[in-house]
Amino acid sequence: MFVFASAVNQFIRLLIVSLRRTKSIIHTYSCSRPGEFSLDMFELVIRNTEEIVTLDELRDLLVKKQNPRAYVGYETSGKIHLGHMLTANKLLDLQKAGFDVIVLLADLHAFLNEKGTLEEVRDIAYYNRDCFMSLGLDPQKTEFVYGTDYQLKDDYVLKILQMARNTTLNRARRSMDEVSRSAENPMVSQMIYPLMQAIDIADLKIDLAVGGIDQRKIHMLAREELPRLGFPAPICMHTPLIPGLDGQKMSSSKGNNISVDEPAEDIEKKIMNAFCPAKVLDDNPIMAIFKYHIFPRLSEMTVKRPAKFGGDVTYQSYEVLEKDFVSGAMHPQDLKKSCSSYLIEILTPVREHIS
Ligand code: STL
Repeated sequence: MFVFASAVNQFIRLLIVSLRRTKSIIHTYSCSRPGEFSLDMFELVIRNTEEIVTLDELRDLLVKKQNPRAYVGYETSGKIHLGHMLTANKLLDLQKAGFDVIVLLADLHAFLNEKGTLEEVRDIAYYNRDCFMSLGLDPQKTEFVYGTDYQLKDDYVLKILQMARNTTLNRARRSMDEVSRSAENPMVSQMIYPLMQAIDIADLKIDLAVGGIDQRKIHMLAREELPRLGFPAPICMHTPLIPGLDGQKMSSSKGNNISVDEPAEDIEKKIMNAFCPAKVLDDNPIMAIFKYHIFPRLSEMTVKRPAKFGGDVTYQSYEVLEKDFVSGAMHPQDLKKSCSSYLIEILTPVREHIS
């Protein structure tokens, strides 16, 4: 029996790996009834992720539950940028695959992380909501939740305190390594932050917690500690972190990012000046924008080139573009122009709505 089950598992794994290699654009969303989850749909759910903990649990969830609940929490922030948009893109995929999507505008977390007064972070949350909605989330199937609406209630606070009794200082601190502002000399508030994230997952009845890979230690803490308080362990899905426009880590102080409501001329300027060494994929923000922002939204895209440089090329998948870039058949300069015009097009609804 065990041998049979593991052979089936192995087969599904191979199928997924081969699907990942051969297909990146999914045009059909055939069905989402429990037990009838199509492979196209499964590919849509898992594409462009760095890690899923665990894939078996996710497969099980899709078979058993018709509309599972997925969430991303965002610390409310003055600018919503390409980094935030990466997890928002994943929410779009999940929504198309039948998930109910919850966006937590974590204003209280922003307050804990010294981003402003309670009033300021709440105001920013409303602005963030508008940005996320204009990225294409379905208003009927998206629930926006504000941290300060429930995280100050007695029962929430009691759960935090219960979890605090079970969690060592060391563990809470380590879970914040990747996200913390002041890793050297952390405040007590920083230790409460990951516990709140865990209790959010329980309170919002989340099946699938989505976040950047920098969230993984906090999510692992949640997986371990929630069952001790009688809540299910969430399935966790992590997206990669994409490099900033200079090829370095994204950072608001470095200005190496593009906000979703940035004027078209600024987007163009930033993209044309971005780090994009010929043939090199590592730390290449332009190729990352194609992979994580442009291709997931468009079924094909064209790089326009003068005839003397080979003429226009239309790509139906990121993989083919990547091959041409790595071989040197596609030059960074042509690529940047096309990257800029597609990104401007994708972000047009945000600019129009926000202005
Ligand atoms: C950051 C940087 C980052 C992610 C977050 C914060 C996430 C915040 C959050 C808050 C509450 C939740 C879930 C996530 O329930 O990359 O400063």
